[in-house]
Amino acid sequence: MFGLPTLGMCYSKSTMCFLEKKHVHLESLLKKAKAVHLDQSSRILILSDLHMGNGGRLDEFRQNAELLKCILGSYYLPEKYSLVLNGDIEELFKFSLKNITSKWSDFYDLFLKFKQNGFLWKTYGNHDSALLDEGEYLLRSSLVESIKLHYGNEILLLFHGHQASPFLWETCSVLSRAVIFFLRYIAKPVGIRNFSVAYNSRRRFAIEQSIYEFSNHSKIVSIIGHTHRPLFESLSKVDYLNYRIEDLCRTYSSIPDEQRPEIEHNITLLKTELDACYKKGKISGLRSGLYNNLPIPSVFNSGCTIGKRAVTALEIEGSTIRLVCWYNGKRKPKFIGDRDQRPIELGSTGYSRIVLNEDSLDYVFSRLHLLA
Ligand SMILES: [Mn+2]
Repeated sequence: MFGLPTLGMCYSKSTMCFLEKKHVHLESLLKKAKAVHLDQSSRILILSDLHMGNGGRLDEFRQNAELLKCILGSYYLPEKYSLVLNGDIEELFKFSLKNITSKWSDFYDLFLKFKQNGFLWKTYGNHDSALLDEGEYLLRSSLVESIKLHYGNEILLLFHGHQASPFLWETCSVLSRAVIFFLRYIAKPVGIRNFSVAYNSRRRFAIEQSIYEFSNHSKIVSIIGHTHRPLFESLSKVDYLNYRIEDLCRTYSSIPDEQRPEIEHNITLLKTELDACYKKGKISGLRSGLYNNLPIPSVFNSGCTIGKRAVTALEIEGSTIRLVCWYNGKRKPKFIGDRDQRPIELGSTGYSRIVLNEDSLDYVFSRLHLLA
């Protein structure tokens, strides 16, 4: 690792200097970003990390392809959403663009249809940055490195996220030919999967942490992908469950006896889910000594579409931002939270959407300005 601060650590002067240098790259992303203005009627779907392949055994996109096609064509398109594909859409480390676009040509037609609703923008990630050299690429005119959504005087910056580790990335671009060769011709035949999530959790956390410091410093919200870990208001699932439990414990003492069993039941469910998270070693959200460990809601992550059970995504609708999860309802979802997390089935498709978290952008930015 490259000496990044971890949870709760205080910063020395040299660390601060290091962070400022590190952020030069992110600052240029902010400067050069494609500008989009939001208003009350704006609807934007943000997806990342599809990792589309050739449709074969090693194509991680394959398992959720039907689900994704259905929700794009039968929900987001008719609901007038614009689309941002936030990086690593094609898995070019393992497959050729030709094989990907011929296997998944329906998806390219579908993506392009979103222009009718407003726009289609596509940022590139580390697994699909080779698209910059492809003259014939179907989504060429939508390809950018970053996008800034203007919400009144505030900015939400969308980029893939790999840019936060220039160190790692510079090394990677030198190595990438060798890496690509290894993955296409050596690893593939023996069936090594999930290279895309092979980053260890410490490295992922370092990337998130770096973007977190940059966003707080610049007083903007960053929306990323890359780490495959959904984040809402800089909080991971573990943090969120902790907050919910705390909230319910508080409610418990102030309500009539007959309502208490339900709260008790919900707390038990949340605790079980929390235990499961700890067993899987899921690290918690972003904190730093710089902000007295108060979580600042400056980083959001759409997660990915290659999860075993589901697809996660971010939605912006007017002044609301949401983290949603789509899953095949025939398989019982592992966890349904209390209160506002009721799944809604999309017609009779068998696919359901559940809102994992939702907040107003005004709250997000007030908290950012008050605390950062
Ligand atoms: Mn990536």
